[in-house]
Amino acid sequence: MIISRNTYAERAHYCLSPIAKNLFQLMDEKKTNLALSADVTSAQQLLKLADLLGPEICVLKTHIDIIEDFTPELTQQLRKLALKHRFLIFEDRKFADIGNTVKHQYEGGMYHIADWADIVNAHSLPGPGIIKGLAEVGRKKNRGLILLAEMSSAGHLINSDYMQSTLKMAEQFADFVIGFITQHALSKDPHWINLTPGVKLEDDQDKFGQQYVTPMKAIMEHGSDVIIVGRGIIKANDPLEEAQKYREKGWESYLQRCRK
Ligand code: S5P
Repeated sequence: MIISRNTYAERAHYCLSPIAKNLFQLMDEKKTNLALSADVTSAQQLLKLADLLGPEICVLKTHIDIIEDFTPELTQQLRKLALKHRFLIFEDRKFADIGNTVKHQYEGGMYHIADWADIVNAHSLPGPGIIKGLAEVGRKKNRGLILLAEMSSAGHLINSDYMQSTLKMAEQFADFVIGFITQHALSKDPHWINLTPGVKLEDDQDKFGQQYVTPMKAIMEHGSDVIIVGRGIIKANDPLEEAQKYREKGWESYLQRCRK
């Protein structure tokens, strides 16, 4: 079990990536380790959620390709909200191809992801070329990359060798890779940020095998730094009130971890 007792502010000093430093500082100053997974399908819903919940979160995670009425105006509006409320935008694109292809997917196409997303993620499966391809676009824009080290879904094919190899790959690009999507912290190195999806106030499952842990368990037992919450918040009757509950649980767990 790897659990960091250091504060986010302390860990910011160790970051080689400017965006990782920025995220740690933002969490420390805003006092939130909650990321919202804003998995909605209309531009208006996405902007409404970002504006309403922006004050509670450190990261807004998007799936831009599920938006049915996408226009570039949407991403401009999101950037304005990111500035207004001070959160980072993480496009959960899960790149998984050779370097040359992901470079185009990141930079161009319909979405021009690199122009508006502070952070993107990728599978390590294809090998280091995927990071090289993304870094060619992202480095000059001061963007950050998260590698998927472990998934939350039942029956995934990732084992501990895969996780360790993902960590080794990340170590070669520590100025660009900021951390991991993972259920468990992978390394004692303080600069890696561990972001954990599959979080709800109660342990639960969905009908597709999504597995949930509580904020307390993710942070105190599994060494997570950022809890990523989607349906737990966006399907609630009062998403703002619910986001505040997750924020409190997440922050309290982090403070307890630092005190221990
Ligand atoms: O292993 C993973 C990785 C990710 S990024 N498991 C996940 O669930 N995710 C994403 O987190 C998923 O794509 C979704 O956007 C979010 C979880 O949403 P929730 O509604 O289950 O909280």
